[in-house]
Amino acid sequence: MSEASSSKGFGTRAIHAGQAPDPSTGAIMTPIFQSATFAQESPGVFKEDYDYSRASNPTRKALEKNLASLEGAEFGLCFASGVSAEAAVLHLLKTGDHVVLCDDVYGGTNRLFHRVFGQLGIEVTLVDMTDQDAFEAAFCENTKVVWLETPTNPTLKIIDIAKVSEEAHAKGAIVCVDNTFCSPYLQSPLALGADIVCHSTTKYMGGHSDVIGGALLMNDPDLHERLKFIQLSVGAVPGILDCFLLLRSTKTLHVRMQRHSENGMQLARWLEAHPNVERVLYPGLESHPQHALAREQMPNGFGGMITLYVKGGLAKAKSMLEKVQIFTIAESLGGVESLIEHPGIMTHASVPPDQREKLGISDSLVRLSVGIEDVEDLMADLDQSLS
Ligand code: P1T
Repeated sequence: MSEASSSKGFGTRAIHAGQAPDPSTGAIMTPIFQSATFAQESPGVFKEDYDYSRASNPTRKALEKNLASLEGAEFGLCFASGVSAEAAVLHLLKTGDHVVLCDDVYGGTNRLFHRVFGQLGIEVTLVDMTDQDAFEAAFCENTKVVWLETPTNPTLKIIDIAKVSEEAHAKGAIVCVDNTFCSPYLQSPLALGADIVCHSTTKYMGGHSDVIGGALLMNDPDLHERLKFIQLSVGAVPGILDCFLLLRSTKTLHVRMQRHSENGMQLARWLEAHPNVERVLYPGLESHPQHALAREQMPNGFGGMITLYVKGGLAKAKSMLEKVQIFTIAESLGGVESLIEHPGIMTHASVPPDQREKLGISDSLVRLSVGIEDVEDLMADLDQSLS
């Protein structure tokens, strides 16, 4: 069962899509085809498209089909990391092309766009995509790609994917949505009009903080051909064991996302009432500026990412991070275990200070990746760390 058009439910596709029992042995789990190359019967005559694992590998192909099915895509391509998946899209561009980038993105994404591809003559305009007028004004004659995250990292703004896609298409640009914070269980950008979905599979897709990976999912055969050529030519492909681990992880994606969302909602409400917390940003809270849009765009839940401003500035934020016992201070997100980090010092340190200030990435900003532990224990941990 691998077709994107499959009428089966999300959980069934998560467990089965792309993964029929192995025809040679009946093995239920897709084997780890840990082979760099494949025997040919005669020069140029080989099985399916398996001539060399950078080009194609059966374990990777199963994962690509699985992820495509979950995103409602015809095609999937896997990469060695989230940023290498992003770079593959930017390799579609040539010198002088222009990208409209949402202003609040992962620090490494900002760095890749500006300091790697910027150096190659790709022009980038950062814009707040929740501001319709500013978004429209950001387009140039040479705009080829619109790139966004929603919810954004780390301030969790919600961007209207359907509206942005309509506007971008009218101006001849394609839209790529980084769906890492939601996973396909919570949000379906392709169904809303986006052309490409990007994932850091390191996060919710992997779910266990043991793999670095990335993926691109799309419906357009031409885009797929061009991106597959880049995948083959640049060669930032994932290791085969990592593909196996990801296949195992996506089988529980729907169950994990339900629990992340339940825990996230409960913790966000509780934090909002906490005397030592200035403000909580969580798309599921009525106080979130784009809450109504979030309800439409994320129909299955609001996920496990919470951002908060603590009272007492940097000293208080640091002491909170140092005191946690169940949460762990670490970069990354989306694993079953809860993590806490300080974006200004950690994940977004590479964003220039003036941009950080404009975005509200201040000294008192703390980001939580809420795991799937017992929520009462998480609450007690945050309570003692904030006191
Ligand atoms: O780390 P990597 O797999 O290369 O993924 C990069 C990436 C892409 N997109 C989003 C939305 C991300 O959050 C990330 C990585 N983010 C972190 C490591 C972090 O702690 O925010």
